[in-house]
Amino acid sequence: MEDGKPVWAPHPTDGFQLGMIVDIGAGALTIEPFNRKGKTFLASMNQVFPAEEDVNKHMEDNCSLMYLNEGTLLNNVRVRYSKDKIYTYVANILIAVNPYYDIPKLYAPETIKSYQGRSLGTLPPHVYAIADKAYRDMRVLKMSQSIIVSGESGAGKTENTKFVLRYLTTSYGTGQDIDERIVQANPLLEAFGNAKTVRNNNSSRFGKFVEIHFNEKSKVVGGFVSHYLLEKSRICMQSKEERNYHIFYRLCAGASEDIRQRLHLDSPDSFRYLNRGCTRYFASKDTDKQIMQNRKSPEHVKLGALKDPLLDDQGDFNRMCGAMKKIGLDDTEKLDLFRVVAGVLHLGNIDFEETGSTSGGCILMNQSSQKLAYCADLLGLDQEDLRVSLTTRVMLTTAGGAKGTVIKVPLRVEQANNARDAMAKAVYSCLFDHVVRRVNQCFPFKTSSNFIGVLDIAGFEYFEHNSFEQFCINYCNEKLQQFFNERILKEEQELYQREGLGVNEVHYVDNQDCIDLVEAKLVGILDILDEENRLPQPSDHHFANTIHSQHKDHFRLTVPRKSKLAVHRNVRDDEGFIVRHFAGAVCYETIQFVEKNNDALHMSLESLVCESKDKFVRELFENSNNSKDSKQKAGKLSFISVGNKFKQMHTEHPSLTSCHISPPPVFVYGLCVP
Ligand code: AOV
Ligand code: MG
Repeated sequence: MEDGKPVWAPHPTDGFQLGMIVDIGAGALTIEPFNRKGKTFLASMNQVFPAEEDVNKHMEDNCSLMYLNEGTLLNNVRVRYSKDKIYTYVANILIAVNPYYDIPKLYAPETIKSYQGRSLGTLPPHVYAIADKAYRDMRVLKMSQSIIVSGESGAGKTENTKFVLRYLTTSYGTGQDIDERIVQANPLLEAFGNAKTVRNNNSSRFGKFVEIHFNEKSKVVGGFVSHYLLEKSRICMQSKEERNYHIFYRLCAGASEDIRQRLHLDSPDSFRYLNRGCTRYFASKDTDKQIMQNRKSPEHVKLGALKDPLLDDQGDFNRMCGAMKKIGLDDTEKLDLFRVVAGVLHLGNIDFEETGSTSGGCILMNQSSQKLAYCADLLGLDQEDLRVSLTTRVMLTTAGGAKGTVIKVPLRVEQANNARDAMAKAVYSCLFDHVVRRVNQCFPFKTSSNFIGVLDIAGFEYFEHNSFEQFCINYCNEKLQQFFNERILKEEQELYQREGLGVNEVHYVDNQDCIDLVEAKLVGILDILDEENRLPQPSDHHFANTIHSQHKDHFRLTVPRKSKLAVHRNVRDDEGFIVRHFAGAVCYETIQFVEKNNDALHMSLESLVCESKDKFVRELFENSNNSKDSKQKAGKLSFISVGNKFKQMHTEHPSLTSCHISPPPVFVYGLCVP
């Protein structure tokens, strides 16, 4: 770097600013910013990078820049974004910046046509070019290919995934039903698995790997979707300004009059599972009474009813029904889905109160009998059995020598609330499994030569309050980042070395230590949490303390009180922990971690649903992997670990194990503009 040449120097809010070196000192450079002549500042040598001669010129591939550094790369993407060129390459990797509006013609049919059969780099960067490369590689190498879409929440992963699916089916389909079905499966999956969060109005709350299968002539023959665990806590509780899964609101807004009557639907405001997100953030210690009081607070009035002005629930309902029809779901199947959704809503409205007797226990509140009747009717259960199963717990006793006597233990109000919520979560997640299974039946294939898979997970996220869900999602993103590091940085560099190319080593931060912190046997956070769940009296405080004492000086783990950020300093050490992720530090509040980690359903509730008079409901549970797992494990464990299920999924899923993807996958990186 020389005096007088433009450089990228640090900026407190923008990251970088353009300036000029006016003096080179022993340890620091004196910089004069271009837009504030005369106002110099000092910056250390390693914070300042040479800028391109013309900072308004842009390149389609970051690698073609004269100077390769963080400043020039970011500036290139920024200049392109300002001209609506949202895609930029870094060699084979595609960077996509979310434009948050429809750029004219960017995804038009003629654009699709123009990318077919064209090599990467011959046309402007595009996700279509990536899809076509995957397709051509599949043909030439006769190997299945994968496209991995990564980026933080709201970056555009799901949208780009859909563009890839649309591109491949339009370009290389057979023009039959199957092509359209692969595309139309998405509205259905999103209705049941996406929700409004603070970061994204259509946030995926599950991960998916979509495979498009091709025959020996490289034409589309079918598809297959595998899914990662759905975020279950959302079914019963949402954070401030967030919503439950779209389907609930869409059904309330769009169902025809006779369906409304049959399912006893009302406005979302009248359902406990839907009316909590618009109020303030609730700590788990808030009682229902407090929550109801808060709903009447001025804040709630200000936020208004549950209708989100940015979402068109009624229109979306009609679009979803259209998609269901296109993929071949008939009215009976549609009604089956809606019936269970409504059943969950009514279940959520059941309230309990203390019996007042010395034996403890609780009973249904008066006005809840109707809700119980609705729920039992919609799910094909016996009302009385449901009432007993929600308010008591069946236990096997060995007392008095009478081995295996069944006794009914009355539940306290709080326990009954938990049982109700556990049942709602179990029913809804089995329903979601069913939706994915059903979707897969829509594009069956007998034989397939190869497939192109697209991975779309829930992106890295941090909110004002972060809980177990963010912890699981961010852990998953950490794994994906590691996969990227290994496949792109480590393996490529090893290849250069083997082939004797004198390429300078590229340094990157290995995040194995962060992954170990989460998943290591016994001492990892997930195992510590499981251990806590197994204690006679598990507590979130004790769990947080154990983490801190187990990992006192861990580089990746910090105590919230020491955090520089005021919001984190309000979290006590025994109420949270901060993890330094690859994408930034996140403070997790451990309240409810223990509860959310437990997926077990009381045996009596599970057998109740399994023996439903309703064939559809019965089969939901019979076919669900969850329930098979739980039956086997519940005996041994008394709890089923959500965290470890997550770990297993992300460690063993074929899309994330290198052996499955022989050629390196194509990466698409999404970026959000703040
Ligand atoms: P995500 O999948 O990365 O977040 P989405 O793909 O859902 O993010 O994108 C969020 C929103 O941004 C979409 O609903 C669109 O409104 C808009 N958007 C994204 N890409 C484009 C594009 N290319 N053109 C126009 N609008 C776009 V998450 O699922 O939250 O991690 O869990
Ligand atoms: Mg998404």
